[in-house]
Amino acid sequence: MPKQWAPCQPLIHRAKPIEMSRFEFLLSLRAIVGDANVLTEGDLSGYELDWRKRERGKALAVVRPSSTAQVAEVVKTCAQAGVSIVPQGGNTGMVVGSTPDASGTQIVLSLTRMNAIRTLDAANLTITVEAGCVLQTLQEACDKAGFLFPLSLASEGSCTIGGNLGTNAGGTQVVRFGNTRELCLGLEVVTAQGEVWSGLTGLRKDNTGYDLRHLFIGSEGTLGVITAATMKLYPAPKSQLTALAAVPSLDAAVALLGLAHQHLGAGLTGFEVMGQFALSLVTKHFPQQRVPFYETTPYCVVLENSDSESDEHARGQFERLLEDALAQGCVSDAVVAESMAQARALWHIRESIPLAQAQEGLNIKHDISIAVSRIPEFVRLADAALEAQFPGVRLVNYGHLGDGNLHYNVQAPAGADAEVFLRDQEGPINAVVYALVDEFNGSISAEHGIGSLKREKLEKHKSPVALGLMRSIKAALDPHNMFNPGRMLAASGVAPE
Ligand code: FAD
Ligand code: 2HG
Ligand code: ZN
Repeated sequence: MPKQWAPCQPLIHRAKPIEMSRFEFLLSLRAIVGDANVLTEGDLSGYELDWRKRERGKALAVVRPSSTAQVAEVVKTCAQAGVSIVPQGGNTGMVVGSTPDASGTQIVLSLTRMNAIRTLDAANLTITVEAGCVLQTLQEACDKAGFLFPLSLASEGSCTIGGNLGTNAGGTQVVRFGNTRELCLGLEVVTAQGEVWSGLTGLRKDNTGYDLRHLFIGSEGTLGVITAATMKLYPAPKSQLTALAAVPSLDAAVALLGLAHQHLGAGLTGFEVMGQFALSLVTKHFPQQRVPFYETTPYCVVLENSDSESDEHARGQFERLLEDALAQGCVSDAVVAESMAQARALWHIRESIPLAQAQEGLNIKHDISIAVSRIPEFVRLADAALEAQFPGVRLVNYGHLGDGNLHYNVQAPAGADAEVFLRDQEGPINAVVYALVDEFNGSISAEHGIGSLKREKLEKHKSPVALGLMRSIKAALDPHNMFNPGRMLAASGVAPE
């Protein structure tokens, strides 16, 4: 057994591991969280393999604390031993950020046992919840209490609020409520020193210096471990109506978005676009789902109208919007759900696209954002360039058009070996798409984050000044690069792609 082992990979400084054997280290962890919550054997693939099956890592151990105090002790033990920590929630991330690398020297710190809802303050419109609480559990608890917690993702049955904060997740309600960042009023975080920062104030106004919560939100587990959060609540709407509209082009979809803003105002809570090929994958892999219009139109849009008055009011607004849109030619056909079940079925179509893509095989994802007004032009140019340079590629285009966020994904040509396609073509395809994103002043990651999948791309597409500031923050908060090393930020000096 080596005496000195598993040092964190340095970003700026090198960790100074103390002498501790693997056996002693695991013994210390077991003393903190209990034997049953330090996993080293058996099938750990749920913790070691990312959701997209892009990379399989190897954990030194999976550690499952049940309290903030336990997290703090685990962090201190890892700091002493020079072992790095990969915080993990539901492991539904898209960019290989929540699984360990292949070295077998990192622990996975799974927060899923910390899932309590601590308090709900109805007058303050806030809820304080532990990081491992599954998003859907949180939504349901809020609903039961008569409130809306508006974060909504297709992964909500397994992603956690800690992971949502770690990635600053977006989802389908951003057009009205913003990303997870906008929904968060305070955090509790365990720092690299094993201290607990208790910032669960629930205050809506607090200008006492740097707003620390914003450093941790979207930091993808690289700065500290989020153990709890105070989140905003909204009054539950009286009515929530969903419509599906066939649109003749992306230009028409953008025109429809403008009309929807005018007609519905703050009632517009969802505006999602879906390309024809994306929808055809849903019908192929989930034939039980009925997808209206898709065979005859290049794009469909799901719209949602949330209303604080009544169903009649919401329906009237929707009808006027759709009449206007039909008259202006930006909608060719539309259907408004008559019941909750129909509304769910329409949303289910949209939410099934990533699952249908996964069924179709490994694929290339581009989670990009661009000014809404320029999206049609971007897609025209990107489609043309990819179809010319990579004959047969299948473009799976859909996403949160209301936020200017497209999932401009690429599936291997029909019949091609997807693994070989990704190995040979992912780099060149990314280069084409991201060069255009730069030209359009867009972002190479709108909502999924960077993880290890886009780390080198960040070096290339973010300004050196911004990267320098990010490295300074990382060095200040996590000087020994213990938290999620190699994720988001490459070690300084690593040559960009
Ligand atoms: P994980 O995957 O476990 O972790 C994600 C990152 O956060 C990692 O870097 C991890 O280290 C860090 N992290 C996790 N917990 C903590 C913590 N307690 N403290 C500090 N860091 C932590 N994303 C969107 O933005 N919008 C979508 O619409 C969307 N739809 C999806 C649909 C499907 C079908 C799937 C599979 C994924 C989707 N995602 C979407 C991606 C994913 O669900 C989100 O990124 C989600 O926020 C991840 O939560 P998680 O608990 O699974 O986090
Ligand atoms: C969605 O909006 C998710 O469905 C997943 O962000 C996107 O799989 C994708 O590319
Ligand atoms: Zn998305």
